Amino acid sequence: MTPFDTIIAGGTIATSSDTFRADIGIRDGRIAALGLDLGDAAETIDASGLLVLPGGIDSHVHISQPSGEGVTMADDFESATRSAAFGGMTTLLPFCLQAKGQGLRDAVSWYHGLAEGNCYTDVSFHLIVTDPTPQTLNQDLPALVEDGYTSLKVFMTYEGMKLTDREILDTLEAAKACGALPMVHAENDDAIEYLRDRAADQGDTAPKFHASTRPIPAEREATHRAIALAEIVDVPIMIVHVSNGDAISEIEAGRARGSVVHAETCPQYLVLTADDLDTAGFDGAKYVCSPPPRDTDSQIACWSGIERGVFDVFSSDHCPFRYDDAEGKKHPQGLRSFRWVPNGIPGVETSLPILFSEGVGKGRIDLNRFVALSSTNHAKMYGLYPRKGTIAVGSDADIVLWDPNRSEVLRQEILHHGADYTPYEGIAVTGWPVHTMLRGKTIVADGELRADKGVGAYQRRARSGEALTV
Ligand code: DUC
Ligand code: ZN
Ligand code: ZN
Repeated sequence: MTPFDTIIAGGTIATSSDTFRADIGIRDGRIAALGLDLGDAAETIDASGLLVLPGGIDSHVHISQPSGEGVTMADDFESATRSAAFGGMTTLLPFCLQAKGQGLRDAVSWYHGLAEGNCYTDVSFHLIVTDPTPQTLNQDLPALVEDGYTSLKVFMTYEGMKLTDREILDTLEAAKACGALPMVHAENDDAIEYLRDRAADQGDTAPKFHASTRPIPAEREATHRAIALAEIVDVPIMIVHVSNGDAISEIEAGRARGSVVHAETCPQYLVLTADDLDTAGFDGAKYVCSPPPRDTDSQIACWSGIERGVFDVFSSDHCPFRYDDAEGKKHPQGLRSFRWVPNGIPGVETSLPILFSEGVGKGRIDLNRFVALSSTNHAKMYGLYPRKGTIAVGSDADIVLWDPNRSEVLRQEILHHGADYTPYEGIAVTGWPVHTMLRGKTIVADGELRADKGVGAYQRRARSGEALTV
């Protein structure tokens, strides 16, 4: 037997089900052995005192996504995946947006061009369907699903992106036919438009009105409707970025009726509130995202949902725009009214430290549930398991070493994204990713980047829940 390329020695391994002491032998980018006294390796990494976890998977990020006239996202594939690697992530699933009138294939080719050769983590794309023509639904989508693009998102809000209920039904039916997992952005667009018009009548233009014009009932109603539409078609769905207890109740009611409803929440719904948008001046724009952060009762409800297993996955919804930038939050139109402020916040690097510190550190979830929410369930949900999402013989050696005792204060100056601020500035966390490995290669260690861009590769996926051979 040839010696290992690398042995990770002396750490405590945790998967979504078990916590145990073992060393890891890595050969050719994969985990080749788990055990003690594994013998020789070209390199040994001392993990004593550290947790050894599967690399984080963030299945909800936006990178270089076209965002409207004069608006530019703060991260391209290089900066987003670099930031992710520092945050303990090894795989990202960004969204590939179909523009109206654009073929899905064209959108996918363009997006591959942006990612190719530029990534520090592995990546795989969800589709966003905005133009559900017969060509899109009956020709392009099935072919792309065959090629490993096995999930798609539909929007119930946003001019130029939202689908009618009939279009959603047709898209769900097409997804069912080819085995794609539909993800839904659930907010009632007419309700939001109505409230925005009332706000405009009253001259309410400050960022805080972003939150009050996208209230909980607008999300609750759309969540209910999305689940009902999926029931009518009889297809599983994923409700993304769930922000409050009413939406959680709709998800639980759907499940109680026997529907397969998956759910995701995000850090902004655990540690931010609408009060963060209500600051003097324009600062509140730093927190403009949709659905907006809510209130402390909603935070408690989302934690309860995490603790009770309502949520399958925890994602960042990283959607970064620079603050002090005319192509970002301070777009000239955005300065005039909240309704034009680019919608989204950065978070791919801070998401796991927040969940670890607030979740594991404060006794809300155990380490195994942390692994499930931050890695394993993403891999299972989106067709990457068991190649990704676990520590097992045969799996990719995507591994992150965590120092459970290291304390940090989240602040812009320690982060690596392309944004010029973090909405999580000043939050103290305990627990920090100190070493990130992708397919056996160290990407980040001791606070430094250790690999060249291009080390990350595109990952073709199986259908949701289908096992991939490792
Ligand atoms: N939806 C997302 O998923 N991300 C950012 C903005 C949005 O509306
Ligand atoms: Zn969304
Ligand atoms: Zn998003």
